[in-house]
Amino acid sequence: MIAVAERINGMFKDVKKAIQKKDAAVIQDLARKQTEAGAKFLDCNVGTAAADQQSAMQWLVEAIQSAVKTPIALDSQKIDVIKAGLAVCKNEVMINSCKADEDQLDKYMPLAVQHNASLVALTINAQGVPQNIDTRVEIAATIVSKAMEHGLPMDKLYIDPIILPVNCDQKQPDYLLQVMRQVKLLCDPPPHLIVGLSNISQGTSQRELINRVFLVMAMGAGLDAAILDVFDTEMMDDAITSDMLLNRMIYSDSFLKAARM
Ligand code: THG
Repeated sequence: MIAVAERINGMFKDVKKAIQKKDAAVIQDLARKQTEAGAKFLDCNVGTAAADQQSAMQWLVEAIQSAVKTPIALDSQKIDVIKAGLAVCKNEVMINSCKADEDQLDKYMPLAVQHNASLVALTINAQGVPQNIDTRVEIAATIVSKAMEHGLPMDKLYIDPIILPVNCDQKQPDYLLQVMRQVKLLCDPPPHLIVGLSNISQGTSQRELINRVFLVMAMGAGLDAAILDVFDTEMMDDAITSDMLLNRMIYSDSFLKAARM
């Protein structure tokens, strides 16, 4: 599983404060610790901490890069904030995210190709987040055909079917599993699938348990990446064990230790 670490996000109070005070040490510490915990990308989202999101994004990226070489996932809904981040990123990078309207895809896909970046595309269009299975799969098919048109290879494309909190609509987690299985059949090789895992448990009383169980179920349905809490060591071990059981890594008696390195 490709772990995208969620913690460098202005949604969290310590990060918000660090952005406002330009306290790079807080960000560097999170960048190092999340990398040690197994992050393959560090999600980087300025949230609502700053009036000037473009310069805040550049400051965050530079703070991270002064500590680690781990690839960054630039997380913003605004293309100008993404572009500001891309301008200072030195290493491999992921663009997180774009919506699936054709005019949006026609802007983000060439940008991803130009920067050799991975692109997260949400199954959202002008009508909003579809609540059913078929519309999500149809939107995923549009994303895939647009990627082919723009020359974005499938191993750089991450489709996000969008998790909603389970306590809002209990049908959604099962719908998402069905969407994931169908998206993996759209083409060969298929695109990656990603979710913002912690969203599923927002407002619930059993956050870690719900996150962990859904992660394992989703990996069984084809999920290959997740934005998640890499400090949840039990969940990271669940992800490694799922990779082993899905034959994505070789079994040995020390498989956990081998994968944690
Ligand atoms: N898809 C994509 N990108 C995303 C998301 C997604 N980026 C943002 C988000 N969703 C993923 N990241 C988080 C980070 C934190 C939480 C949820 C998702 C979270 N935070 C605590 C909460 O809301 O209760 C905040 C706790 C605190 O303030 O200390 O759950 O879906 N592509």
